[in-house]
Amino acid sequence: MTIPVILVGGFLGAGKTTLLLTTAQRLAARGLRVGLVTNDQGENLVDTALARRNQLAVVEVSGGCFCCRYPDMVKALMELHRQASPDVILAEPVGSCTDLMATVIRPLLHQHARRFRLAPLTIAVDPLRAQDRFLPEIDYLIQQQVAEAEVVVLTKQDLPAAIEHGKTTTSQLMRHGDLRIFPLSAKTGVGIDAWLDSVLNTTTAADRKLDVDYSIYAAGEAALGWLNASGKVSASQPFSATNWVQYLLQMLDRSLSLHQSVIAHIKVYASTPETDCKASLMHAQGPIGWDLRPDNAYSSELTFTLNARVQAAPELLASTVRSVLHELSPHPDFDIQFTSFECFQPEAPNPTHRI
Ligand SMILES: Nc1nc2c(ncn2[C@@H]2O[C@H](COP(=O)(O)OP(=O)(O)O)[C@@H](O)[C@H]2O)c(=O)[nH]1
Ligand SMILES: [Mg+2]
Repeated sequence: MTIPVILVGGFLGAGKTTLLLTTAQRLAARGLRVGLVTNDQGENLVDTALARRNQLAVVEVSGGCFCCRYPDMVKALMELHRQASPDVILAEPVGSCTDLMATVIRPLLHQHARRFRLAPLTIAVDPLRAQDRFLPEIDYLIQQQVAEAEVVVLTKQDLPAAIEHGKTTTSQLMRHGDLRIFPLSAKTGVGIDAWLDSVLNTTTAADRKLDVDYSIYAAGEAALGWLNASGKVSASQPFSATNWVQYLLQMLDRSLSLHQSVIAHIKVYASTPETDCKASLMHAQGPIGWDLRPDNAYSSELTFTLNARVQAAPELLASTVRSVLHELSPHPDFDIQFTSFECFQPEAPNPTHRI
């Protein structure tokens, strides 16, 4: 029996993980077993931590996008199949990746059509993203992502500003011709079943042919500083983990805007012995998006994972994050120990297959 695979791409912070986790719950409520493949340029991923917390069978492809790590992605699909025998597989390519039809979907169809049935390619679009002033090469990457979509989900349609901007985005998208558009909110659940039923019951035409200029695409990826850090914070007194996460995001926002660094997505996952918090920032001075916000998260220690993707040189991003963390949790009342800290710019994409 072939397993449906639903691939949801789209730029950083568009709402892919939130949508896929809500979708997984919907599918589980229909009595279906679900597996998720996450993906990133680095390791120690907030998305994977969140998915595992939701008791979802999840396999991570790290160290590069699905197209450059195609054999790892196939291995991940097989591993999920073996471990969890899912009825449906959801997969989230890293938000800086495009040309998925040529590098992931068509190769999978050629090689594994008997095992996997690929749904139409869905691209998540956050209508509020249009306000951000990225470099032209990053905008190019975002345009390519949308150009190969067979289905677009217009995300965050519970936020009045996203609903308002969604109207303009929809009329722009309609110019792409053969495209199905689903406005939805992963927070309220509105619109999810309509999209899910549509992609679950159809198959990709796999016929989009993008003429991607890989030198501009590579420049767009390289313009993003990519930071993954994790560690432990201990204090002499109990402190609020939710406040710590909130101040961390606000202080990073302030410091990065002083350097004209445009935020693509910063996410933090923090765990105390009792509970977990998770929040994201997608835009300068933007509201914090809370995914886990417990009321009573006081503890004298927490562990954290921080993933930041920002239009900034890696050295600047790394020094900003280090100084904000030390300012937020100063000696001698606090102690920070990093268990990992990496900051880099993604390498030029070099897909395993391109057909
Ligand atoms: N209000 C609202 N926020 C959302 C929705 N979907 C995602 N978000 C927030 O947007 C942020 C980024 O979402 P995420 O799913 O991590 O984006 P990804 O990078 O595309 O996977 C998170 O903090 C979410 O809480 C939505 O439907 N409504
Ligand atoms: Mg994600």
